[in-house]
Amino acid sequence: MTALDDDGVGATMTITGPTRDRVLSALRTQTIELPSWAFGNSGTRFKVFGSPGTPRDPFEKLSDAAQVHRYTGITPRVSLHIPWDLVEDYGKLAAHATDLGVTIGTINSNLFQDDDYKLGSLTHPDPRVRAKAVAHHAECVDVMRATGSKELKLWLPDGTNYPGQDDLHDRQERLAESLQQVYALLDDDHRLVLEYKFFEPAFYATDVPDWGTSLLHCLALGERAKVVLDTGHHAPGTNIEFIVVQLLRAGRLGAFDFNSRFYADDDLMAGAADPFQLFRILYEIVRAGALAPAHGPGVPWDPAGPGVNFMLDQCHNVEDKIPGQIRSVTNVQQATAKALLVDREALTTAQRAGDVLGAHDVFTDAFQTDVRPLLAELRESQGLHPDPMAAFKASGYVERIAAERIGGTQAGWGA
Ligand code: LRH
Ligand code: MN
Ligand code: MN
Repeated sequence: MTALDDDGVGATMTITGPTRDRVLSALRTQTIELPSWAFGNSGTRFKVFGSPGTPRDPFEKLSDAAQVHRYTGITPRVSLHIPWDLVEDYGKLAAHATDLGVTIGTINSNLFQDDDYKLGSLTHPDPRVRAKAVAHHAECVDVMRATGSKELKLWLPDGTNYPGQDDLHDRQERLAESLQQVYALLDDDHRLVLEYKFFEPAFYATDVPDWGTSLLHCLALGERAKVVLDTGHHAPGTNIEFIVVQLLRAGRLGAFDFNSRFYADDDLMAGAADPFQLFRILYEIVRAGALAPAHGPGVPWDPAGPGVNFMLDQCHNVEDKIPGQIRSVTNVQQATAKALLVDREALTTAQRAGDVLGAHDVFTDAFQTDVRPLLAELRESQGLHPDPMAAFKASGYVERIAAERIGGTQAGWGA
């Protein structure tokens, strides 16, 4: 499959025959879930720049998300954030999604925008505040029932800023107890996914700072509790693909929140900062046979099963939002295609022979292959335009919403 230069460095990789068929058929099964909040205006704490045509309500966020699915064909679900996506009738919202050809995906709770949560939510020293945080999840589970969502995602802002501020041990005990109460609210076909983040908004000690802490809590909860890996939630230099390997081995990788970071939790477009890292992550997914979708037509939903939900968690502060999502999706798709192209047999042979550079070459040859023609071919075979970005731009949708919608909302931060 790989042609080598005289110096042994891979020159070209031709994608033909059984390899081509295998890669195309794996790509056909891939789905990526979009965040509703990516479609609203967002910014930094310094400034939120508005953009024409920003959605005024969750219904319009879904309409925009459906455009991404229309042109990429692989984003059939949209995550909601409660209460950012508060509506009176969730059945109506779910029906609107169905009309648009998408469904409601994960329900995200929000434990970070209430004055009561200044010192924590599920870990708060005051049992009244903890009970309030648990009760918020009962509302979220109601939304899940009304929309058909199967996953409840928790991210906690909880932590302390100063040594001695609160008892680290007790906070873990309170967290375990609160999580058990939330877990008990779920139906049998629901699962809970617990996200970690190493710092922010707390700066001294975060209560769920890393995958190990999240995993320990999930293991204590039960088999329908899994870890969420947000790619932006790690210290610089962290080997994220190693974490992916460990969580897959434990059968506890529930979901990704894909995005890019340069400095902290930047929420930039997936694959923009470090496409090689995205490729390495997806290689481990492919290597473990974990690309098969957790959700989808003909895919039996198993809340305790190994299925991973591939989601985006992004904000588009300066770039256009729908194109920003399309670009992120195609970046993930390209990284996946490259991961599928790794010649596993040649890689294993080189690895077992101790051929360090040979193995590295096999790996990087796949990364350096231009998979865009293959993805264009895939889309055409599915009745889609080969270039989703160009097709979306030509559709006139942006001009239409800019004319129709006035007074769009921020990406949930107060919406
Ligand atoms: C926290 C986080 C989490 C939230 C989202 C808006 O930083 O990644 O997933 O729900 O951002
Ligand atoms: Mn996230
Ligand atoms: Mn984040």
